[in-house]
Amino acid sequence: MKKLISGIKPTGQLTLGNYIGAIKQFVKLQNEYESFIFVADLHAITTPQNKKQLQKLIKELVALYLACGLDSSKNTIYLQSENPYHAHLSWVLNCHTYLGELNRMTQFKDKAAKLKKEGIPAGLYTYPVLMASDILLYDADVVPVGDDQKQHVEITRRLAERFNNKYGSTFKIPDVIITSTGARIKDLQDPTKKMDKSSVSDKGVILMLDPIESIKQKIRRAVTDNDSIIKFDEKNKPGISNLINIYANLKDISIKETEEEFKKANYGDFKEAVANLVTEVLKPIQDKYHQIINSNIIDDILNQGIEKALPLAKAKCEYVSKKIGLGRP
Ligand code: AQP
Repeated sequence: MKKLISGIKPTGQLTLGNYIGAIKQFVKLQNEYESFIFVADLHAITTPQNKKQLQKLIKELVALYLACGLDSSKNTIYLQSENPYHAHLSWVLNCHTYLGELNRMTQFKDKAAKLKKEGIPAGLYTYPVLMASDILLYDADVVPVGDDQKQHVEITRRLAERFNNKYGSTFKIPDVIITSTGARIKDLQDPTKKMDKSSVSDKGVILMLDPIESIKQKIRRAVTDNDSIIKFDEKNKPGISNLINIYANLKDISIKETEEEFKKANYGDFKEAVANLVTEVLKPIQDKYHQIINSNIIDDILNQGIEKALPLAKAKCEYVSKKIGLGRP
């Protein structure tokens, strides 16, 4: 069976963007791949985090994975920091990465711009190398992510190819999987910007655990345009295009089919339909989440996950070390 790997950072409450771009894909693909889904807490600390809050978010993220339908018998769900081999391989790959490559990473530029006053951690700069290690450590065939992570999977492929060329075949070259609709869900108040879990204001961000009525309000207040046609046109109608994307993705239909369904509707009717669909999807997830969050299952799942992930990662790192000449002769 082919392998899949992906993770999410516990840096805030998960958004509808995280669900559509990442978790929904994990759930859909879990029957086709042997899946490794981790909580990316080492990635989380590339930007300043509060210790108590981080602990809370780690637990919430596992509960949400399960509430969304990740089956622990089909997925190895684990905490990244409990597996020291991610950081080990990351160091090795750092020594094979060029500064010029990291300078081109757009996510680094965006995040660094927000941290100018506090200082920019080196870990933020080398984040893509840690991500490459997460992937290459398990010989993953595919990496399902949102559009914003595409560049990081590309550098992963480049690093794997470079390493293989230098030391002989060592790493599998992974493919990215990006959903056709909803690859980048936008902020409802500023539809030129990604819907982000660490946005300063959550007015345009649908949090997966938001109260149902608040989700509906946010969608009703979504910024649109002065036109009245429900047509996908990201350049001229970014707000409506974002809502079309959300609707099409959650209903598993195409953009064309969505336009057809609403060709006689006005913006108010369309927003109401989007609001109803989003809440229909999120309500059962929220109910399940509340059953899981206070149970012991979270620890059990993480224990089971790390037990499976650790030996695989160890074996791969030992293999890599041998290839380079690290360790005792
Ligand atoms: N708006 C989005 N649309 C589609 N996919 C998205 N993803 C995130 N936002 C959207 C995908 O979710 C996965 C996990 O993301 P992440 O934890 O690496 O980070 P983030 O949620 O994108 O948050 P940011 O912007 O990096 O801010 P912080 O660090 O503060 O939380 C990824 O597959 C991502 O593509």
